[in-house]
Amino acid sequence: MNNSTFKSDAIVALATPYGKSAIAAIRITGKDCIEKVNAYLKRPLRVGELKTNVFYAHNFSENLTAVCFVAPRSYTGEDSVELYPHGNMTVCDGIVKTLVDGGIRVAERGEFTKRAFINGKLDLLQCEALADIIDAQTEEQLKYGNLRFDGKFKALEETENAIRTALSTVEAVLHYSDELESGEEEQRLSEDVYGMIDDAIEKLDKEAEGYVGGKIINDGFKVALIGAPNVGKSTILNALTDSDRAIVTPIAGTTRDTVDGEYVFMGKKFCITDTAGITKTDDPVEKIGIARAEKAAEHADAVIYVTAPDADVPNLAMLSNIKNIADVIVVNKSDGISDVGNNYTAAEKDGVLYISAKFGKNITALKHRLYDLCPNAVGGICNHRQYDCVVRALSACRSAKEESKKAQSLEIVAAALYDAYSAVRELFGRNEQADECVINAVFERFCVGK
Ligand SMILES: Nc1nc2c(ncn2[C@@H]2O[C@H](COP(=O)(O)OP(=O)(O)O)[C@@H](O)[C@H]2O)c(=O)[nH]1
Ligand SMILES: [Mg+2]
Repeated sequence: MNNSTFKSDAIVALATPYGKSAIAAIRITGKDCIEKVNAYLKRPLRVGELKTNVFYAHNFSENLTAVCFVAPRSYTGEDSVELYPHGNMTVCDGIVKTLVDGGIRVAERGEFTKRAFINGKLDLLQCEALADIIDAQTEEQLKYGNLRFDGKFKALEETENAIRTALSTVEAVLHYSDELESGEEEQRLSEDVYGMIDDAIEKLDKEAEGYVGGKIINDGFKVALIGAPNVGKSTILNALTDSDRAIVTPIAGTTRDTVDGEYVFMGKKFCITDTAGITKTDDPVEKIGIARAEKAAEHADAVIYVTAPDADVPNLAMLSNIKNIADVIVVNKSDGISDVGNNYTAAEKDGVLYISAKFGKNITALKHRLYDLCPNAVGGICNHRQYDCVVRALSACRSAKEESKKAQSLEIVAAALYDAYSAVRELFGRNEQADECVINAVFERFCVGK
């Protein structure tokens, strides 16, 4: 990150939601902010001591509690103040306005966390984890965010160290090759460097593999409901999401566009897409709907192919294609069956799951079946920025390995290792020339005040 564009001026923001509450929090950080806030307080702030105080705004005074922290021992790494007035927006607006008139700027989205990042309090992976923690809707997302925030996925840090050591060893050999005895050079390289490159490749490979699993935790497991018209796809969406999200009628072709719904099962988020029934049709709108259904099936993590005893299954090539990619085949409208609760194997016969969406039978079994389809492999990366860094680091490590086998030019090995090192540094946001747009995109996810 280029520090030349970094601002450290004092900023202020309401850190709690805008609205009525028992207590609100106003955060201030940056240059001389303690003195600037003190100018409006009855008693000067004492470091680390949460005390009652009085804030003299332009047109009123407010009894509140307040605390200050001194750089570098604060969230942002700068001098900071936190004010806890009543959660009344006339009060909060008045305090912010008074502070702005006193020379403190209103903060941008995520600016507090961005300062924590720039001041080395948090790395970029931690900032992203924090954004995921704040966005978390499920316990699984929360746990996963906390694991990443706490740096529990050690492989990434270990990879960074391994590549750094490999790179510095190669550079040392390049630099001192005249002084090394013949044979000594080769031995040193094979012992130190090759082993470390292999180790880095193994770890990065595992991380790349875990990407989809991590992404699914945060974004939800995407499931598409596919099948002929009238088999009850929309009814299944409603049953799974316990809602009336999709229109259900006995008329074939009711669902034309895709309809999305969500539910949480055993702490995990599922996103269901209901689609238009696939059939032979001349209706231009229905045709578009079918194209969308196929697209939804293509983009989903899993496809449920739905049929029914009364299904008018057209013998279409596309339908058999979809049947081939189906992860679960469901026979709906099996109204006479008994509900087997959690035990989806009891609801299955010949790999087909029997349910009745209308009467809520074997819906839990279907949920279990979908749960078991979720990937188990999860590592420390879960978004595209991170995946991109890992893939680049991996390919650079692989070419370093290839080049080292050829043993022609150590400079080429060093260059590949340098690329790998830069990509891993970028993952943590530690590289000097980081793309500012990429960095800003991370912080724009936060609310003002975080
Ligand atoms: N008997 C019975 N009828 C169902 C069941 N599921 C859906 N239906 C009915 O089948 C018709 C078509 O349902 P819908 O969900 O709109 O089907 P879609 O075209 O596949 O989305 C409606 O009249 C539903 O009430 C079921 O499990 N049992
Ligand atoms: Mg429908």
